[in-house]
Amino acid sequence: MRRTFQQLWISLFLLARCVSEVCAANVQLSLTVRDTLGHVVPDAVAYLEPGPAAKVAPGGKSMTAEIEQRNKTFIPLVSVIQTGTAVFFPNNDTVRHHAYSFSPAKPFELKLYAGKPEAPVLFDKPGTVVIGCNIHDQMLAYIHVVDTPYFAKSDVHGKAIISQLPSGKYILKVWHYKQMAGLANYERSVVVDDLNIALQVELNLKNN
Ligand SMILES: [Cu+2]
Repeated sequence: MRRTFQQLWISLFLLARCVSEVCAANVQLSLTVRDTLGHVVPDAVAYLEPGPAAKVAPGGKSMTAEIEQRNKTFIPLVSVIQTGTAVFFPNNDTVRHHAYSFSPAKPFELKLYAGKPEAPVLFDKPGTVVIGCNIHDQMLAYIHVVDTPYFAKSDVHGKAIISQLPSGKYILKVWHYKQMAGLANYERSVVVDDLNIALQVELNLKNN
């Protein structure tokens, strides 16, 4: 009997806390991303920007990320991170690399190095950052920096899932590094209440 009362009080306490702060409902948005030919598209970045009325729950996402260098390749090719994230660039090759970017969102340079650089690179502005290596021209990576904790990247099946969404109005944006220049970026409004949402997204991409 006593135990039941205890459980009741704990439930009430959790409920009150959920209402007074922001209740991160377990609602998820799942996307399937395809190109205009109907092929599934991996490495698409999807993110939800909260509307003016929506509250952003305190982040539970890690504010660090890693892009390693292995076999003269940046891994992963595409990253999506929240503004303010620090990215480590460990070199796991036996040759040295020289990672750099000229992108306005974060110009930087990690001069010729082996192993793990002492400090990560802080990405403090939203935008797309294209990264190359001064020594190996074929090495390429993209970081899409977004001003929201609600983001995901599509997998090999073109699936991207953004979970733990509080209810509210959002703008869904989808970005891909092969997007045709001059075309408007994909965006649409999404209303989150208490049901999971599934959407199909079509992107107009370059073939190569
Ligand atoms: Cu290199």
